[in-house]
Amino acid sequence: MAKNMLDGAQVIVDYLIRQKVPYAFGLCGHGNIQFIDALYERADDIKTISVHHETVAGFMADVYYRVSGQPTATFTSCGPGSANLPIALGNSFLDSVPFLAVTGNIPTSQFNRGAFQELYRHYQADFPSTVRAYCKRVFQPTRGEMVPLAVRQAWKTMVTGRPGPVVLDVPFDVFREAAAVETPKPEEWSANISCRCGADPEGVTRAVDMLLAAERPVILIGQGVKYGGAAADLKALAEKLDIPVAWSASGTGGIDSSHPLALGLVARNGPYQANHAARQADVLLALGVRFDDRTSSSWLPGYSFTIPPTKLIHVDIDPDEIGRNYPVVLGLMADVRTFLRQILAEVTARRGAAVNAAARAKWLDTIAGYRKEWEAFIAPGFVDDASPINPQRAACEIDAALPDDGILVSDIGVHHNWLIAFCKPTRPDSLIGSMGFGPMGFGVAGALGAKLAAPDRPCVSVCGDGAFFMHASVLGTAVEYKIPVVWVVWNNYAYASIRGLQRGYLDGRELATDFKHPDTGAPYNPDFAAMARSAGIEGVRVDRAADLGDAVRAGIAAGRPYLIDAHISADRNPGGAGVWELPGLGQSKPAIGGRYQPN
Ligand SMILES: Cc1ncc(C[n+]2csc(CCOP(=O)(O)OP(=O)(O)O)c2C)c(N)n1
Ligand SMILES: [Mg+2]
Repeated sequence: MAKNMLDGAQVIVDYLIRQKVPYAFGLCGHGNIQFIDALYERADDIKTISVHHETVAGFMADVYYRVSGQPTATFTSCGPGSANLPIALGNSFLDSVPFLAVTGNIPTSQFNRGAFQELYRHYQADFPSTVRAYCKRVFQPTRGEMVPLAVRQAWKTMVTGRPGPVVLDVPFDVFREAAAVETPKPEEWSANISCRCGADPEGVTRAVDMLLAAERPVILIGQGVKYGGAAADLKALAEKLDIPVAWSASGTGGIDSSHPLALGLVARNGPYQANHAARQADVLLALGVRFDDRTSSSWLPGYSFTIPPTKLIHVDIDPDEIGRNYPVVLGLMADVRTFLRQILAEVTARRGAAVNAAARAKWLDTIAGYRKEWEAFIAPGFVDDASPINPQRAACEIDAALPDDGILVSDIGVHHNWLIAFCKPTRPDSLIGSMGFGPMGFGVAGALGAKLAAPDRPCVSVCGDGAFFMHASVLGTAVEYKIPVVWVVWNNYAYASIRGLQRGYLDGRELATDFKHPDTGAPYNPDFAAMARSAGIEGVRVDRAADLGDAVRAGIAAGRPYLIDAHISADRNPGGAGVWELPGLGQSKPAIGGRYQPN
């Protein structure tokens, strides 16, 4: 190599350092040892975390971003190593979270020869086809000198517009080939690009007209508010125009849930006041939200929304999401924070313009009545002392045990449904979950990323017994890198969310959804607390609701990794005012209220 030249791996690592990436999460293989070697050289500037399953690396990178706003990188080998990554990529892609996945591939000189771990039957070194549907873009430089361009373009694609994970697939020899004398500078290629685009000014005027004239307005927030850093502006607008705010599961925490204007979750399992207000709204201002089936009661009118006649103003950075599922009276492509500032400025400029105070007081009063009905409906669950623990009680005990700055990362399953219905997040990152792809293991591993991003804040993973067993390798990673997270394993001896579907939609024909001992038929699981202890982690079992909060507090106070095996009932599902339809199998019934039919 010419003197002073950096090779491909060095350029990538140097670029990551220039982008202030503090961690690379990954797993070795022959396909990436040269990349790991470049990380070795720069160990003072970027820390390498070696995990025991590639998906764990992706989930850690994902949640690291959700907490810190800083993208990181993963490294995986060619063939199966990188083939373990698409689950994590898909998760981040559908939830619009960026991370750079550096995947190894076989040497270019061996392309199309069927070398060890080459995917070659359709096209040479074909990992890019594998991940096409799972990420925002794939780059595959095939010569050293292509690496600087690829890495800076990959980064820019990842963070601009609607963010998402990007794959940089690097053949074996390209890691070691001369690439450049100097690495591209972020300040020239990505750091100074703003995607804070505002809405069309005419649209802003129309939006303000509609919001001022509305008699029953509701704001619906999604993830765009949280990760777009728009929470403060949202609060300012809601207060200025006295508009109640509901959220999708991904928007949870975009407004403090104790705020008087906070309505709650719109979903099958969302509270009555949130669904019943949203479906009666005359104007719905939707911000950075994509109206998926779980937010929208499977788009069945009258449960979560009734659009039309509700007039929808839909604002999103990605125009693809506008008009996907509901017709809009006004669709605006914009960054949510910039849009909110435009609206606030326009309202201020219209001196004397005000909302219809009488109509607004009546609307908020009516909603307060719905809230009372909901509170009476859920009251029994808070005082249930049964064992195994009532899941509503479990969600509340865990939530109450977390301090205000605590971070709860949930996994996927019925526990997630309980948490999003009953936790009371105060900050955008108080309750983190996966809503797009929903892979089991997200919360098991994601909590590690959260803790690295916020070492001073308590980080608790609440995960199903199914998911924990699937990804128990995290125990080792927590020990090896001294990452003091608390796992609350929501132990219900089943893939309970799916068993619930068999019970609800298939006349209780249960198969392949619970864990049973072959001899006795009794519920079976490994002893998770003992499993934790075998890894050098404190593990306790909790059977009583009254002990759960103390166990979480003890886990947080321990300052070491900690596992709580919590035995929680699976005999009920969180009921709410919405529904969910499995086409062909039927639709669930709302647990409170009925379908709203406008006159
Ligand atoms: C990787 C993966 N496999 C399968 C599923 C389908 N799935 C969704 S929830 C669930 C059950 C999860 O069981 P557990 O972790 O015990 O959580 P619970 O529902 O019991 O709270 C399954 C199998 C999934 N989302 N991800
Ligand atoms: Mg379970």
